[in-house]
Amino acid sequence: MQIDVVTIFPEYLAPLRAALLGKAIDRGLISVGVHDLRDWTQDVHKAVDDSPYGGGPGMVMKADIWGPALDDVCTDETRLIVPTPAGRPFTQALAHEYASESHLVFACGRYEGIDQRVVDDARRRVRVDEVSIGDYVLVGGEVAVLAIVEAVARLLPGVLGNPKSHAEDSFQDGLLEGPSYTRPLVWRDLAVPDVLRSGNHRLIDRWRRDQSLARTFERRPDLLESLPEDAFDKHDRAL
Ligand code: 6GU
Repeated sequence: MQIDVVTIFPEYLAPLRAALLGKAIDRGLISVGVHDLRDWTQDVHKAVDDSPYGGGPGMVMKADIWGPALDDVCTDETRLIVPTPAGRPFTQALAHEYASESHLVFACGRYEGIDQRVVDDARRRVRVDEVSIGDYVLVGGEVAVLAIVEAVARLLPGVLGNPKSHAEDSFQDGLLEGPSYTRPLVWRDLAVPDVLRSGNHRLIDRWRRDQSLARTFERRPDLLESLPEDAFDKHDRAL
C-alpha cells in the first residue's frame, strides 16, 4: 500500500516511520511519502492561507495551492482522505475499507480548514472522504492521520505478528474488549479472577463474553443499541 500525506508540518508525521509502522515500511508492506504543501507555493512568502470570504476569525487554506498539490500526488486509484472535525466518524469498519485500498492520500488542513472547492473539485476525479476521529477539536489533521494510518496498517497482512490478534479486537464483534491479566497471580493484594485459572475454556469464553457485555453496557451503551438482535445469544439475554 502506498500512503502519501500533504501537510505544512512534515516533521509532525515523523512517528509514521517509528515502531510498528517503521517496521512495515522496512519490510516493504507499506510505502510512505510526506510532502510539504509549501513546495506548491509560487510567492516569496510561501503563503498557504488567506482570510475567509464572509468574514470571521482564522484563516482558510487556499484552493490554488492545494489543487496543484493534489493533482500531483493523486492518481486514478487514490482514495483521498481529508481529516476534519466536520467529517464523518472514522470507525473500525472504515479502517477495514481503507486497508483494502492500494493508495491513500491524506490532505492535512490547519487553521479553519481548507477551501471547500478543493474537496468538491477532487471528487470529480477521485473518491474523497472527509473524516473525523472523534468529537473534539485538534489544531490540524496531522495527529488524526497518525491515528488513522496506525489503525489501517495493523490490518494489513504481515504487519502484526499474530493474525489472530485481530479476532478479539474491540469492535470486531461490536463490543468492547474485556480485561486481561498476566503473572503474578496476586499483585498488591489484587488477585486474578479464579475462572481464568480453571482450565475450563467454555467457562472462560462465557466469562469473557459477560465482561465485554458489562463493560460495553457501562461505557458505550450506544454500541449495544446499534447491534443486530442476532448478535446476542440466549446466555447474553439472561444478563
Ligand atoms: Cl480528523 N481533524 C481535526 N483538526 N480535528 C479533529 C479531527 C480531525 N477529528 C477530531 N477532531
